[in-house]
Amino acid sequence: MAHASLTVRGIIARPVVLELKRPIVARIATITEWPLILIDLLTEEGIVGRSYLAPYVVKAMRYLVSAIDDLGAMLKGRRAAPTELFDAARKSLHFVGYEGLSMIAASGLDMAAWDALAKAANLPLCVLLGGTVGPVKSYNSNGLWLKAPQAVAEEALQLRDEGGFSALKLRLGRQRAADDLAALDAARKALGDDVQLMVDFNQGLDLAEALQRCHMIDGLALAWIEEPIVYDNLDGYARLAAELKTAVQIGENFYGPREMHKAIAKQACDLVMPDFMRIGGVTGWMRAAAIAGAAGIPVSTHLYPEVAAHMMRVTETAHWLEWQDWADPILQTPYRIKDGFLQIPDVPGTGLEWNESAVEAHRVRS
Ligand code: SMN
Ligand code: MG
Repeated sequence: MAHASLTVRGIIARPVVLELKRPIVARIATITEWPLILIDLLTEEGIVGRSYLAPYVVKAMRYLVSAIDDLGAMLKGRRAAPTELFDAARKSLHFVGYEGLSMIAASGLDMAAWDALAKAANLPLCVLLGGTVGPVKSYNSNGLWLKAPQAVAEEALQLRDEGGFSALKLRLGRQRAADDLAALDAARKALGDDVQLMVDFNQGLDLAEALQRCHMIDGLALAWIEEPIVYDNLDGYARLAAELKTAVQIGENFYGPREMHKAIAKQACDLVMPDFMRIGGVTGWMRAAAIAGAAGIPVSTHLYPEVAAHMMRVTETAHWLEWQDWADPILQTPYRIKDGFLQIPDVPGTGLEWNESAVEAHRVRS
């Protein structure tokens, strides 16, 4: 054989809970603790592929860790070829359903398998995929949850200055539309005109409210309006996208590339932003990016900035990387931001390695 192959030895999935510096206060939920499942894919050759999943809900880690353990047992002894492992994992859960927790578990496995493969090739993931290591245009999504206007203005300046960002995401969906407008106004006044603003309603409105409230902000030159209504109401999204001048952004809840394909076919959005744990990890991202590229739709990322950075370097219609530093406390070498661009570490794989003493300190035991 012309190349060394990797064989799956097993998978270890460890749940940790981190504290969020800036708690998530969205219309549909408040989250103060950030659950992560750290995945180590062990190979017989000694290479360890790493990834994490961020499933939002602490108790959901129990079901997911069991599913990942089962995938590890099933795949033991198989060649660690990421697309084949991903498809085998999905097939094994087909009758349960392709979406939801099945897809999340398969996505975590997939990202770890790609990390292992890139490490075996001694290449950064983006280089293995045909690209180069370089800066990735990012917006800061670390805060600006539903707070009072003064607090929004102060935090907007902090977030801009955390890494010289030229774009920030502000969350909307306060009970009164006037309070959202006041928050937007406060952020704009503090930042001036040189910083772009994305806004995210986190699915908080019904279609009637969304039509009204999105029209109210349609003249504010926002970079996009994200998820005003529940994620699977594609007919509602098509109506919003047709009516609004501002770009409509969806995608963090696409379960796999085919869901993205459906949304694009229905003209439900102008922009897409798949999430790595729902789109199918690196494999799902590549399949989805090809669909968006063919349709000429700009693609942004959702969470998982460490993997996202590599993928943006090889995505035809790459748009914005969403920067969050929420996994930083357990990373050996957190990624750096410079002048609003994420810097990919020039190391084999994705660059995800655990700070084991921090992992121990945050470990959840069931
Ligand atoms: C979001 C991210 C993480 C937790 C809750 C909400 C949000 C986003 O939808 O797009 O950043
Ligand atoms: Mg969002």
